[in-house]
Amino acid sequence: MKRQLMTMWVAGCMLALAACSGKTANDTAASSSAPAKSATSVPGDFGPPQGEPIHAVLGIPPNVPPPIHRDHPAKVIVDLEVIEKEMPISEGVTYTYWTFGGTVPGSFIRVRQGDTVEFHLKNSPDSKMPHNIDLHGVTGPGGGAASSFTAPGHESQFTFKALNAGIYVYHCATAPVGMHIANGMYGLILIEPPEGLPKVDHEYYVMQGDFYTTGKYREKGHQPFDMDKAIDEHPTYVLFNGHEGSLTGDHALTAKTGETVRLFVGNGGPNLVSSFHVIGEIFDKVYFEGGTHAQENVQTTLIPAGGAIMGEFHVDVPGSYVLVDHSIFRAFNKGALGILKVEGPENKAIYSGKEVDSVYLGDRAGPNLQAVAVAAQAHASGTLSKDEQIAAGKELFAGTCSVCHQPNGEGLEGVFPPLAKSDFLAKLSKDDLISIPLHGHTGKVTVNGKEYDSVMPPMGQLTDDEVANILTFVLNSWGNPGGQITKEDVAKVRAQPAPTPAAGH
Ligand code: HEC
Ligand SMILES: [Cu+2]
Repeated sequence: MKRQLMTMWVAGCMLALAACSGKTANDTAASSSAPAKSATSVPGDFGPPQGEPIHAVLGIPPNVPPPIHRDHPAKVIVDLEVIEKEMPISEGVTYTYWTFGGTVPGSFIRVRQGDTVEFHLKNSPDSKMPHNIDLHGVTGPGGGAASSFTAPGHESQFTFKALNAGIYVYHCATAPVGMHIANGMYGLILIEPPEGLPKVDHEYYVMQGDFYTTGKYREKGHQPFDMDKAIDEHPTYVLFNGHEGSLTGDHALTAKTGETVRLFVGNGGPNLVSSFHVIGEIFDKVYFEGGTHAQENVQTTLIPAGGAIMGEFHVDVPGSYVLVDHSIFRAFNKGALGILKVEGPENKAIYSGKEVDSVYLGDRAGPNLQAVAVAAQAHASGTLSKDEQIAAGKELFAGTCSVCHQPNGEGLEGVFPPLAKSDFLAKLSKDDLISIPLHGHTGKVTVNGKEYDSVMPPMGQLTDDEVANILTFVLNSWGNPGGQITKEDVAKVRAQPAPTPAAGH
């Protein structure tokens, strides 16, 4: 009902613009004597705040603060601190993030339409940069940015009335704006309609962002921000919740069969728009662009940079549902991938059942790529043992080679040759073996008495230590002859010219 009233009001406003010019004027005389929900001259303004001020409970991603059950507008105090800090962006890769509240995305803010929000923005004394905040849910110049410029060690305060219900992005708007956003300075604020949102079993907070590092994807070590790549809109990473793996393995979102899930999904950008999709699910409802109307039965929804959606679905069948940006190279080659793990009994009438993990995810399905992380650390400190190489190689094999050669190394007859007990592999020199992942392989090969005449594409994206670890794993698995390949061995072969197919492998 209220929404209809509002819609009518907005329509009336458009017809008679002049009558609406005093948008921030508050008819306090009328509202103080009238009941809480009486209409005032401004839509979404349900009168002055009532009761004691409330301190907002903030949600740490992927968690959302609890629903608001109030039936009146209140004064809500939001305390948010900007913290600049180094965190892993991927395994063995660190990045200096600028954050709202210590996380990327920033703390989730939840208020009720009509609330008066007293916003306190602190900037940690350890910060090097000034910051501010532009909340898209604010009616007022700069969305608060003009009033919230805050130097390191300082605090700013401004107050706004949350007039419009919806899910809104907030972000830093200090120059250079693009850089502040690229470093992780964005989050979501939910302005609940007075009647609240329909009850669901789970609410989760997910936000996409694109990141620009001087090194390439998964290149180890500390990676500084790359302004040129950002200007060219060539992200190194496209991520959900700021870090590769923040929604996979032990950090996957969870639900049980028969439950309902609401995702608040934002896109901080700074550059890319998201084609957000949950593999294996259909949204019952998407409040596209974060607005009031829902589209039903949606597969993929577009989330603009600086925009958000609210998506609802129910889960019937157990298994892993994969959150992706369906600009799909971003998912599998830049990190834009998360998992909703659903547990419960099978429902064969709806789906026959078979795990999607290994098919779609490869190494990303594993528990946080732990072995790779260990290897990366060991590599950095120069203490990589053969066993650590094998453990890391196993995870990498699952993500890179197993799609063709199969997780058990048996291959697929007539299509992909086996690596398990491969007599061909056993006879290769070290250099020729290393050359296969680096340069690929074409032409006839006979493996264990069967002929293959196909093409293996080069895997040039793998780093020297990744190739070394994969091959050491392969050599020490499935009855193969054993041995060890070091990253120096790989570097040597990479420096040589690629062999021609006629070279006779
Ligand atoms: C896209 C599919 C595909 C992927 C991914 C792939 N290979 Fe291959 N691989 C092939 C094909 C096809 C051949 C045979 C090529 C030919 O006929 O010349 C082959 C051949 C080989 C051989 C020699 C033949 C044998 O069975 O011993 C080795 C060793 C090998 N691959 C290792 C790897 C490793 C290690 C990886 C991961 C870094 C990998 N491959 C990823 C398709 C693939
Ligand atoms: Cu900033």
